Amino acid sequence: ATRTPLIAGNWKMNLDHLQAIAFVQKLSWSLGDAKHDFSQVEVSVFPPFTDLRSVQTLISADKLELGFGSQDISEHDSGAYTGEVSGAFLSRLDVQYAIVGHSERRQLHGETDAIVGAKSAAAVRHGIVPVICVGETAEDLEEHGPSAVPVAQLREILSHLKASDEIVVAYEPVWAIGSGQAATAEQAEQVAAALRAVIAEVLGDDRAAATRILYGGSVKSDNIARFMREPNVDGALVGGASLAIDEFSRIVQFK
Ligand code: G2H
Repeated sequence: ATRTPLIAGNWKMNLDHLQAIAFVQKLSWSLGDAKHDFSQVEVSVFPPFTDLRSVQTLISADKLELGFGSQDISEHDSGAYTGEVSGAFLSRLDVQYAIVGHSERRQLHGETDAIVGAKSAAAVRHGIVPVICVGETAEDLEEHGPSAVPVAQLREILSHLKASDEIVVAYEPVWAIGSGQAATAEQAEQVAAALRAVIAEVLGDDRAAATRILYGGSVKSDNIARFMREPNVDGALVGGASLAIDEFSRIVQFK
């Protein structure tokens, strides 16, 4: 399978809509100067909800090749869900991707695999590709070994989806997030291979072969290349390092 790598910048709760415009403009200049070929390595940013309209306007006005997505999505389409944002509204803003089940949402907002599965299905209903995050904590790793927990999470989430649904999966070991302590390339590859096997089991071989599996957790310009050499790792979900334009540009242009 030929999968186009995806480098995704998860801004988390950083950059307001004015900062977002300046950031996206500078990032696109930087990638333009570097003659970045977006058909070889896809690049997408994930700003806060309040920035999405500004980012959409800039990207469409300047015909930028940069993609963008949201950091979350409601499992519901409309109704009495105060504070939630529907996929119907997001798709109206040309949002291509929605991160679902990020470990910060699991830890701080009580998201379960059932909720993440419902959110993934909601994204697909609105033509948005869910970026499904799974990963184990340090205790899980000690107790169950490297792939058991992420595999179980993904199996439950995928039970909400069909073989025809395009998805992206992000393996983010919780112990590696924002810690400066990235997984090794071998660890990432081992889990990514196990996750691809679960996709094959639940959604079939074609979906497994087509799905991009990203690694996330303390990705930097000096470690991205080793992850990208692994056969089952098809990109990265980058947090902290996606907020510095030069550093993110170097990550995108990994060699
Ligand atoms: C994991 C990752 C991006 P960081 O959350 O989703 O963050 O790169 O800062 O570890």
